Amino acid sequence: MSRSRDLHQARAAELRAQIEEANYRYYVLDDPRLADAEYDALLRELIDLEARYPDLVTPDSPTQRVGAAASERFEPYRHESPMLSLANAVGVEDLRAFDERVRKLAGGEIDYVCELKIDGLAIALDYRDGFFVRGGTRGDGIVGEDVTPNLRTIRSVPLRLKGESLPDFIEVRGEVYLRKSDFDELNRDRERKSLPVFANPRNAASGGVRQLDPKLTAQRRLSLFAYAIAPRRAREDGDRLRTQWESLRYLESLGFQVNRHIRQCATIEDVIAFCERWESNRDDLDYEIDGVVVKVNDLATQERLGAVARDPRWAIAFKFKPREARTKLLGITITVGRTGSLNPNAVLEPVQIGGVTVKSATLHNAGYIRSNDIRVGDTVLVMRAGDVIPRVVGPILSERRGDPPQFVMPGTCPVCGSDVDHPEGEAISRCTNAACPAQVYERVRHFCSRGAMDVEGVGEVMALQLTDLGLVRDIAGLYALDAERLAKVPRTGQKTIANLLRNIERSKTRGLARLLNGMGIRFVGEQTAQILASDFGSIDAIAAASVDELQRSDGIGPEVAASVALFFRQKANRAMIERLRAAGVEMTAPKRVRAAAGPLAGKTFVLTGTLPNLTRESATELIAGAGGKVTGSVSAKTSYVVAGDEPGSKRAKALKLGIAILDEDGLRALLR
Ligand code: 1X8
Repeated sequence: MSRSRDLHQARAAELRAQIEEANYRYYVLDDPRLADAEYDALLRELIDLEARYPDLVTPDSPTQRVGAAASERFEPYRHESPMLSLANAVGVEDLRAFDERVRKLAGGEIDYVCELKIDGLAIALDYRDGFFVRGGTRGDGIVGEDVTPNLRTIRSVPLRLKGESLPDFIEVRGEVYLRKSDFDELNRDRERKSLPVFANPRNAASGGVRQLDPKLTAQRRLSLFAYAIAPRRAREDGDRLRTQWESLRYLESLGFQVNRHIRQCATIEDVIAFCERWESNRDDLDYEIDGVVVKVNDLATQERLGAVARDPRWAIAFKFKPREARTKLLGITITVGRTGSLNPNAVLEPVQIGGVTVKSATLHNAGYIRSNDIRVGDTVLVMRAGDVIPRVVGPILSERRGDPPQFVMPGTCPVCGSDVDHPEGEAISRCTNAACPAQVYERVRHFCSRGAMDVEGVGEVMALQLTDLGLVRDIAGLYALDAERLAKVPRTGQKTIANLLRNIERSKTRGLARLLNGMGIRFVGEQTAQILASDFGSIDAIAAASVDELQRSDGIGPEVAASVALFFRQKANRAMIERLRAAGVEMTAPKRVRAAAGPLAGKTFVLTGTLPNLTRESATELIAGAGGKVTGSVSAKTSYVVAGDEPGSKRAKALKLGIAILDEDGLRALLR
């Protein structure tokens, strides 16, 4: 008896610690690491345990405040009519079954409306005589939290509705979310302040709405998409609105932001096509979506179909394949990047994410591991989005056992053994040996990559062989290769050798911009290389320029200028450039139009969003080719902002500064 009592007591203590930790993360740090369901499970287990063994209850047990948990800090918000949840369709078969059920119950053909399912926080907004009076979270669907002052800070929440003959009461529902661009900015800021970063925009948005101080909510830059009007017991707009489609149009006319990616579908096959298209294209948007909501268009039919329990029979959520999963962090390995950065990688217990087995993921850098308190042995949340390298989001602290040691970066390079430099206050550690084979390999690979000198045939494997065998010790070494040396590479025949030599020869005329990009100067990527090449015209002019002179170029800030100057001051780099010159590598800007001539001479452009036909790279090349410049951020010096689909904050900034905004056609007109 006493032994089992001890066990129960220990378990109760453990649960309390986990729940309090979760509360602290949620309410104080605003950085929840537990899904609601996980939190609920812990709480339920504790409640059960204490119910069975009442003498285990302690006055400070989190169970002593159950019931008040959600609304302790906020007043209750009672919904006009229940805010329903949605049944999930996990595949197209579920959609077909939904359609059959609907058509059987409603009789006849059905029109659907498809809307993107925004990954944010559901809220409701009350308007009386056109004025925003009150708003709340979804809560359990009947009662949520009254967060009116916080919702007032959201720019896309109209404080006053537009239009004539407004209803005397309307409850509008929608999703509060954070744009990915605003989320990235928020996390960069938190990283600078050594605060733990948010796992995803949803957590940041959800925490933002629940701030006690509305000033803090305002800082999160939240947005709202409105998508529904709560049905009223006695419908005032009853004779005006007949369909969901009309409701969306009506919301728009009232001044709400309604998502543009909506479609009316006459058949379930059209619905499926819409769902599949957005599952593949979700990364093109500047906000996270996790599915598509499919609704019966006709409101009278919706009412007739009704709901079972909390799920309406007239709507369903098509859920995209998940991109997050939890698994165990088995270890941390280090690779050395081309700038000598020591990059920590997670070794994971293999886990399926969106149909792919993930065994490793990036941990970014030592600072990221430290500020997110990630430790070997932890159960971690891993995210894999599109083609991006999977990343470890953070530990699930409730599953941590004991106190595993914190990760420490090695003091010497794992590849060459040289000293590692950990600059005070910086997140990244670097190997100090420029000739470190790991760095040489990464530099060669980057130099030969498509955006740089485009040497076909030198990919990962060939670059590794060339550097491992010592045939290439820096990028200039590529041009000293001949048939005899290449013959030392295993399984390389005459034909491969001839092709390689021809491709290396061809790369000599790629021009200054690609050469600069290929050299792997810190902070110099495609765009900056393009600017430097067209402003200075030759590598010698760049090498001779002072930090001040470099900074006179638009889009070259102090950090970039300092890095470029530092690079060209190094004797070893200058010697390498001479060897490239001797090999006949072109070191001047290609004979396209120089910055002084061309229709766009002297004009500075910023690209944002997705253009219908041009990629970012081809738009940059077109603009540079006409004498214009492309920079990364909008300032008073910007001449035009070219905005595509889902433009984000740059377009807003251009509007604020009164800078001309073009679409793709507008850009093409200028180029003519
Ligand atoms: C949730 C969501 C809905 C919509 C968009 N995003 C969501 N997260 C929409 O209807 N456009 S509807 C909904 C719900 O009913 N639970």
